[in-house]
Amino acid sequence: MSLNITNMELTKESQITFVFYFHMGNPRFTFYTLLTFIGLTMSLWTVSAEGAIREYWIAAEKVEWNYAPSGQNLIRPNMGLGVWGKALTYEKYRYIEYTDNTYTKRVEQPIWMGILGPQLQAVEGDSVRVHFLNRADKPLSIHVHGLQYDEDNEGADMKGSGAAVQPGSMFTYHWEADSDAAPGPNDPSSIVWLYHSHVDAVTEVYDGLIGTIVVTKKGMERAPNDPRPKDIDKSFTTLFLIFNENERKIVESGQNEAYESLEEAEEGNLKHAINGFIFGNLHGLEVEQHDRVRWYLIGLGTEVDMHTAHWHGQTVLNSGKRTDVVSLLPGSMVTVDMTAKTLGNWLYHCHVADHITAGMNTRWRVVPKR
Ligand SMILES: [Cu+2]
Repeated sequence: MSLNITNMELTKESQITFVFYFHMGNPRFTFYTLLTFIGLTMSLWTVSAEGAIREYWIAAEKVEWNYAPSGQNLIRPNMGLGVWGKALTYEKYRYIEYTDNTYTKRVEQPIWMGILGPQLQAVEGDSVRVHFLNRADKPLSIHVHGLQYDEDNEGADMKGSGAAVQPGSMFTYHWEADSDAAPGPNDPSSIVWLYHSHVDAVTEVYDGLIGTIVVTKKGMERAPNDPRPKDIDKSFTTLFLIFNENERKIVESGQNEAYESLEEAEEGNLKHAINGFIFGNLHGLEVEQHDRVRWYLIGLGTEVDMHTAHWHGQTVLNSGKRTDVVSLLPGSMVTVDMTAKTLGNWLYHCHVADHITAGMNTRWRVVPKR
């Protein structure tokens, strides 16, 4: 992350310009160019003072993903994992964040993020630069929702230089978190946007190439180098998506049992997951009592992906309206707030009957203030 790099870079450029004109020898010309230089510097300062540049280094990589590492149904142990437990580990892809352009040191993610790519952060007015390295075996991209970009930085639609980054290649995406990307009048102090690969978007979302970016309203950031909103204590991001693994390679391991029929295979390969985990295998959704908690909710998938995220133990405020169930359709991005009042280990699940049976559930926990 670097602040005001733009200003430094442009000032250097302007200094070169200044030296060039100084040597022209004509005093009047030099005077006017000096004025121009001052004016230019002032205007560049204004531009750069509007926002910071947030830089991220992200690689797409092939991984093996296990939807239930415990091998158990942790919500209703007696019911087991059903047909969804016959195959648990698949060859997938993920966005992995690194600390710098050496792409050697990973940025640690909290366990509740599961399969999600890094959560990027920006403040209204910031520029975002994502240095994307494709370490996988097919062309991939990053297409962001909500932020401003030109065609080269759209990361989609087979046009522009960022539409399909070849294996082994890099591309730096430039996105602007301007006021159209920032919270609106009825939004909380920050909102969530999706990003995902968009060469073959359907396949690549199911691959696992999904992440989010949070944009905080100008003035609501915690500090210049901490773009997270200052009016909340904790936030979580949860993706409700039935991963269709019917086209994908199952990784051979002790967990796999043979499907008994094509029908069973087709159902068993539909992983009704929250952040890529099923039957309570998503952990770490823990807050302290009285914490102000923000939930960023994402829906993706196809016509079976009508999800209703439901919290036990606490209600949320959704655009000024009180509820404890939030509806999500494919492509939905919703931000809701709660103050966690009641201690407990609470269910958090999709309320669609068929999805409950298939394991789209986990728990969130409220523990005493430490
Ligand atoms: Cu659902």
